Amino acid sequence: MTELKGALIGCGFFAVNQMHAWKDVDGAAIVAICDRDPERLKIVGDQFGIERRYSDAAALFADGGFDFVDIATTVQSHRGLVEMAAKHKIPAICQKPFAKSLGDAKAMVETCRNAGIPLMVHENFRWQTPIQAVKQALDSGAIGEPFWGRFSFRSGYDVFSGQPYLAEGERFIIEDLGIHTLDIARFILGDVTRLSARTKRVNPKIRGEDVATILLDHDNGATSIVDVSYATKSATEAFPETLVEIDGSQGTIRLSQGYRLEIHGPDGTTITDVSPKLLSWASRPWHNIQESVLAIQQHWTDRLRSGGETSTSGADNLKTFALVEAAYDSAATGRTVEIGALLR
Ligand code: NAD
Ligand code: 89V
Repeated sequence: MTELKGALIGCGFFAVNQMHAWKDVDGAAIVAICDRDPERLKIVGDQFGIERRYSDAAALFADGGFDFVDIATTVQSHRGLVEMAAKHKIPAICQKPFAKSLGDAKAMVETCRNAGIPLMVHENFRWQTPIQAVKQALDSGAIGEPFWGRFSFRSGYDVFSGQPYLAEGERFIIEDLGIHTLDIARFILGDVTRLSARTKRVNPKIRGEDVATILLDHDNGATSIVDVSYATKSATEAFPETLVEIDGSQGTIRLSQGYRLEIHGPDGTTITDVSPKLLSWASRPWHNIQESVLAIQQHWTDRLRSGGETSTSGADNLKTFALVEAAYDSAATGRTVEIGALLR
């Protein structure tokens, strides 16, 4: 089979992981890159040996010669770039957060549907090895029917040095990190009917909230808590691990710090090390995230070839994005927010 050719737009902090992962993906390779910042274009072009370089996305699309585009810019440009891809009938991957608003995200899904092109959101956290292991354990029936869960990301890690824009936005942790945790909650326990949320800003040097606690009702009747914090100074820093607790009718699943998975059911208790692989280009503690980047990009490549819908398609991600919008609404008003109304 011939290799799929990709173009990547946005050669910033995180795109370097995506470029490394594309080198490891079977069946696809990046043939062109674009960044409006000439310095980033040169750094990434030289590091990965990409000759075709563009400072303007319109010029990149006009020249063509690729089968898909990987949009790795920050959120402000996502809608415009996805619409450009749709205009040129080029399948697109778009980084999270998908869009600036749920309205924009819905319009992007609609535009790609009308253009007949696949659209995937690079929502990689559900692709992490430990999260996949939790899902597999639950689906195996080891703990019976789940009725309660907790998805927890509590850290004091300095994310602002790599991503300084995170300190500047009116919104921070739910939009940037909680979006992953909410997606994991959906992935494990299914879609959400309603939620309520409370937020706080502890770090006085940033604009947005850095702590959030969200209570979710799932369609299957389970209740869960998503709690996220960048203000948590622990004895052992957990970044970037999502810890998971699931209670079921027959037992419990506990994913605890250090990638330790404990499954307790009628047949006894098993404890497994579900640590992610340390890929050749990865570095601790980011290796968990880095491995999931390779997994999601391989998934995209496989689905583009086979024609099936991706796990985190644009349409799927609307249901995660709606939880973000609902959480901010609930935190501002104190009300419980119905998710169905947001998705209509
Ligand atoms: P960044 O600011 O370091 O990089 C963005 C790059 O895009 C910059 O080099 C900028 O010049 C370029 N750019 C912006 N608009 C452009 C346009 N219209 N045309 C061409 N180039 C343009 O940002 P980052 O930290 O790499 O984050 C990028 C995205 O990745 C964000 O949406 C962020 O939320 C997401 N992210 C995801 C993960 C994850 O695990 N999925 C981790 C980190 C960041
Ligand atoms: O996903 C993100 O955009 C990152 C990080 C994983 C550090 O939260 O900000």
